Amino acid sequence: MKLLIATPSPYARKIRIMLHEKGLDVEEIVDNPWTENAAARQANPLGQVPVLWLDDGSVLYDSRVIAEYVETLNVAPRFFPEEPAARIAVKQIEALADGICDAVVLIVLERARATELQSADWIARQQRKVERGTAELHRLLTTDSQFGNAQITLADVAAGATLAYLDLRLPDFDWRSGYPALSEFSDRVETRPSFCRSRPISQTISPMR
Ligand SMILES: N[C@@H](CCC(=O)N[C@@H](CS)C(=O)NCC(=O)O)C(=O)O
Repeated sequence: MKLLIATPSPYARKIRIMLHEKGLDVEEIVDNPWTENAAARQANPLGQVPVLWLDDGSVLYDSRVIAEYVETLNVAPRFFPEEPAARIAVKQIEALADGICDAVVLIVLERARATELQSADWIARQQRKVERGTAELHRLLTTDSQFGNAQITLADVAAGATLAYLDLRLPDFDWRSGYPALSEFSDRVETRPSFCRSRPISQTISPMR
């Protein structure tokens, strides 16, 4: 297997963390999906990372699909609980965390446009999603049994990747002061070797190419 990633991508980071935690040795190929020759455009009709190439030549894209596939390999630790309600709760947290990242990406893209083309209303709309989403992550962390426990799940991975992505892309959003429990959670998961080796690194975004 080979995994196509971008160094800042929180979606790719979920898969990188899962694979490392499971001890699966998969070659990572670094791409920048915002460049004209991006490998992501060849591998995925949506032009996005992550992409997982399987050994039989088939291709999987979208981090949630790839995460499901990696889990089918039956290698410990398991990232989805088997009990249906718990599994749905984990997937709900993953969707929330990914949705926050989607809004952050839209803010970054808008800010990368020429100043006169930027819409302050659009940025504010996305910012509100980020703020509401982060508040909900905090509520779940302090109430939900599927998040922030000793046994790591995909909810922890997705939330951790999202919080680090906020620090990278929206440094002015001071979520740590408002949500100290979330801040402590982020600091804790970031000490895991799988998180340390996949810390997000910025890439240039050129949305019009
Ligand atoms: N829903 C997708 C989102 C992936 C995504 O948005 N990836 C970004 C990088 S962080 C990307 O490749 N963007 C390039 C583009 O949309 O053209 C997933 O979970 O894999």
